[in-house]
Amino acid sequence: MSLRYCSMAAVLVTGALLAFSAPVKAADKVCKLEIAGNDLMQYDKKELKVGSDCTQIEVTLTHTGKLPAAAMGHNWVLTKSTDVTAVANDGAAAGLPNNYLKPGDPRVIASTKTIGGGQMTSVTFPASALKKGESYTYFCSFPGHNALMKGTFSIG
Ligand code: CU1
Repeated sequence: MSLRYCSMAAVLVTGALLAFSAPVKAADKVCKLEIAGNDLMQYDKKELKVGSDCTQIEVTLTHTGKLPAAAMGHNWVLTKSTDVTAVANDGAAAGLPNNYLKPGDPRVIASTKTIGGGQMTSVTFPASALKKGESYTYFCSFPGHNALMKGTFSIG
């Protein structure tokens, strides 16, 4: 992975967080998760789990492959398990400029931008967006990828 891409991504992510996220309060517990995607259309994890004491959840996605985003782009999208297919179908139609998500889709709980090989990106969202007892799935919304690239997301 190129350090240069990493720091560029970090600047972009920081800018996006400043622009769109509420400020992180002192009492917040930020729980950090990492996942990677590769050129074989696979994530390296089938499930992600956070403790019930987290107030903010930060997910960092690294693309460990070499292919560009247009050919083998990956993102990380979190929805209720029942919403995966519909969100992915609408996302495929929205295209790469929209990170393969319908703009403003209310079913999307959290999502990163779509990246290519050697890049990384992250997203932070409040744990309060998740309800205990609900089933959540994360997936890549690049057309066709969620057949392989998905996993379960759980709290507590
Ligand atoms: Cu993907």
